[in-house]
Amino acid sequence: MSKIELIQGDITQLKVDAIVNAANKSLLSGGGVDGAIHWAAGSDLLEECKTLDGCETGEAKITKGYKLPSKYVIHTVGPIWHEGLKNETDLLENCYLNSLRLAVENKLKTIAFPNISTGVYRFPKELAAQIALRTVSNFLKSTKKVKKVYFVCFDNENFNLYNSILKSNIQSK
Ligand code: AR6
Repeated sequence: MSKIELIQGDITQLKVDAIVNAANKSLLSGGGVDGAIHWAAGSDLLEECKTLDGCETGEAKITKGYKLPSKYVIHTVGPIWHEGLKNETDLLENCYLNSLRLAVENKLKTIAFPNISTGVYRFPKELAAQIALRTVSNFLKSTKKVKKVYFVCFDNENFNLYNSILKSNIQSK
């Protein structure tokens, strides 16, 4: 069975070891998926985030999940798209890698990602999907410790893009 699964919906509903948050550098909540996660987790999440001293772009930090069905939240900060001139592709790859490394360090086996940077931060969706799928599948080949990674797409465009990339990868094997 594949270790990667595609889901369309709201990441805050998932009962996994950790959901990943597409946060900003302050880690003090915002809109989009970040706002939804803080709303569903309750104010204790913000209190813990205040102790973390922010997070650099491409890095990741972990908190408890509080009222969420998931045990933990891994907060990562995606790059803001600047026409590809600011190392955005490497930074987005780092978001996925550093989140997965944190999951391994914390012995977490199931992890769910949103489509980091593809909302307010305007990263082109197709390129972001290619980076996300390539980085995660390469990581999963290098370790048996993570058992399942869910990509949770909220909008139809991302869901269709992930679906077609996953299908074409299977066909080319
Ligand atoms: N579940 C899953 N995905 C979601 C949900 C949800 N409940 N809600 C939105 N998305 P964005 P960014 C998708 O803008 O581009 C925040 O204000 C959405 O469709 O949330 O990384 C932070 O504080 C999109 O595909 O994050 C930062 O300031 C994806 O999540 C900034 O936005 C990411 O969109 C980060 O921008």
